Order: sequence, then C-alpha cells, then structure tokens
Amino acid sequence: MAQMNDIVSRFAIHGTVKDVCPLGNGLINTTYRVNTVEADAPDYVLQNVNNAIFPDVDLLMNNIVAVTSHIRHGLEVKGTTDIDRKVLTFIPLKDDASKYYYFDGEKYWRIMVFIKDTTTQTAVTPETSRIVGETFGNFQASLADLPQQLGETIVNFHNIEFRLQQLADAVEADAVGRVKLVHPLLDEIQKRAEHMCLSEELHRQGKLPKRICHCDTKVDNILFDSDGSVLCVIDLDTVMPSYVFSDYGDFLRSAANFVAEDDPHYDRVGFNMEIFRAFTEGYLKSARVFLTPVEIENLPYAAALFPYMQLVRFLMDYINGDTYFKTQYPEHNLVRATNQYYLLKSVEAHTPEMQAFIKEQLEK
Ligand code: GN1
Ligand code: MG
Repeated sequence: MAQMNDIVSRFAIHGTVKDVCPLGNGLINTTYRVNTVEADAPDYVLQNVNNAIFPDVDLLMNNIVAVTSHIRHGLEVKGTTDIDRKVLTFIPLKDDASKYYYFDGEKYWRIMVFIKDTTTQTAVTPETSRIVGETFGNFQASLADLPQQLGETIVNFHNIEFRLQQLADAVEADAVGRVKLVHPLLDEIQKRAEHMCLSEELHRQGKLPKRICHCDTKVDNILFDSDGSVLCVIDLDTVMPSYVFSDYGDFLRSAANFVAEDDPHYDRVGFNMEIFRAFTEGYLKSARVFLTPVEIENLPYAAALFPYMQLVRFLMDYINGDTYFKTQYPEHNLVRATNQYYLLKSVEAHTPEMQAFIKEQLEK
C-alpha cells in the first residue's frame, strides 16, 4: 500500500488517495482502482504495463496519448457533452507534464481517470456484434486524420509474411521434436501461403494503406453507459498502424466461431454467418465513408486471414515448446491450431456468401 501510494503520488492527479485495490482480471496488465477522498475528485485506474509483451512502453504511451487527445479534440469540435466519459483520460507525471508513465526501476505504471457507472458486455450476440462493428468503424474513422505517425507497439504484429517466417524458423529448429507430429497442418498452411500474403503484397504495390487500428477488437473492449449506449473504446495498448483487416478479421475470428478457440470438438467449429452479417453491417455503416474499394472487396479475405494467422501462431508456439501463449495441458496449442484450421475451412466455404452480402450492403 505504501509503495502504491508512492507510485500514485508521482502523477498529477486531483484529490487525496483513500485506498488502492485490485480491479478486474486482465490477463496482460495488472490493474488497480485508486479511490480518492474528495467527492469532487475523480477516482483513477492504476495499471502496471506488461513490459514483456510491450517492450517499448515509451512508444506505446506516446501512441495512446496521441490517440486519446485526438479523439478528445474531435469530440470538443463537435460540441459533445460529457467528454470525460467518452474518451480515456491519461494523467501525466507531476514533475514532467510530457510524460505519461512512471518507471519504478522494475515496472512501468500509468494512471487514467476511472469512468463511473459503466458496464461491459462479454456476450457475443448479433446485436452486440453490430454495435462492435459500428463502434470500431467509428474509432478508425475518428483517427483517419491523426497528424502524428504512430509506432508499432508489437512490431510486425499482424504481418502474415513475418509470422510464416517465424513458423519456418520454428520448424527448422524443431526445438522439442514436435515437427513430426504436425506435417498435415504444415501442408495446409503451405497450400494457402501465397494467397494469404495478399495483404502484404497489396501494400507493397501501394494499393492497401495502413491506418490506425485497435488490433484487439472485442466486445469487452467497449465501455457502455448504464443506459446501454456506447461510451468509448478501451484497452488501447495494441492501437497501431495496420490494415483495417486487423480489426475486421480478428473480431470475426473470435466472435463468429461457434465454439471457443481451444474447443477440441472440431466438428462443432464453424463460422457463424449471423454474427458475420450483423458485424459487417455495423462496420460498413460507419467505415464505408473512408474504406477504399480494395479494402471493401477484401473483407472476406480478412475473415480468412485471421484464423489462418492464428493457426500459424498457435502451431509455431506448439513447435517451439509453448513459450508464448499460456497453456493448460501439453497439446493445448495444437488443439487451438487445429480448431483455427477448421474455422478457416468454414470461412473459405462461406466466402461467396460473404461477398454477396457485402455487395448487397453497398447497394442499399
Ligand atoms: C492474445 O491476450 P489476448 O487474448 O487479448 C494475442 C492475440 C491473439 C489471442 C489469441 C498481444 O490476445 O493476438 O489473437 O491471444 N495478443 C498478443 O487468443 O499476442
Ligand atoms: Mg487483450
């Protein structure tokens, strides 16, 4: 507690700290709530940033402050009310107003204002999927005119060529002798490799831009007001330049699978078109104003790219001996990889239907 108070005291917060207690159950960062004594001072959220996953906290916080300041400015220009509930507010250090994190010699800390009386939702339904689509489309739209260049908080995070190279390296090293167990999956990956690298190819040809994306598009990364309306997008650590496919494809990968990504009942794995339609409708509603024809045309490709990329990442981790994703049993990463392979097959089977639906939406 004394140590926490010392950390909090480095930041230019209002009010006097009453107590600091654990908040939420995030898997990556550790989070605390800081309650203040005064009724007119806000409470705060204190977070310890996971430096093992995010090696460059300085770059990460520069990104976040650029993004939240820009969204705030946009809301001010529009004359929006209650702005402090509609964008996250990070607090600078007391003795350096340009710095938004504190390094205590071991850990990196940051503080933001706690937004009261909010709810989050975890259930994926067509209704929430439509809202997520529209909200993340709005999020991308609101950052389309961000003047600063942002850095990649995880370099090459969604670069499929890079992921395939990592997989090839893992196979080459065969650190724990598992390669002999995974030849069929490696073949399936290889068959699709050229097509799946389309995003990088289009980018090299100057036909596919990088935009500021969230890169962790999930329903539980949105704060809702007590009346159910959307307040803001949270969990901004992976906000970085990427293809819009990241936000579109990664949501569908996790939300439109009929089962969890590690479900070993492969016959139950499949792509839920109802979720696809709702999410796509919401996304196009807010994003079609800035999306290019190439981006729109390749949304079904994005829906396939993310199960494919996750298949590659899970399989690579299995081959490496489970060094990245937390596992509960020895075959866990192999089960996840196989699950993603079946999801990919289902997405592929639905591609013509997806294309027809998107075409229909654009004609509306
Ligand atoms: C990780 O921790 P979580 O679930 O938000 C991973 C994502 C993967 C996901 C697969 C930084 O995200 O890229 O899609 O696991 N995040 C990172 O479950 O690697
Ligand atoms: Mg996350």
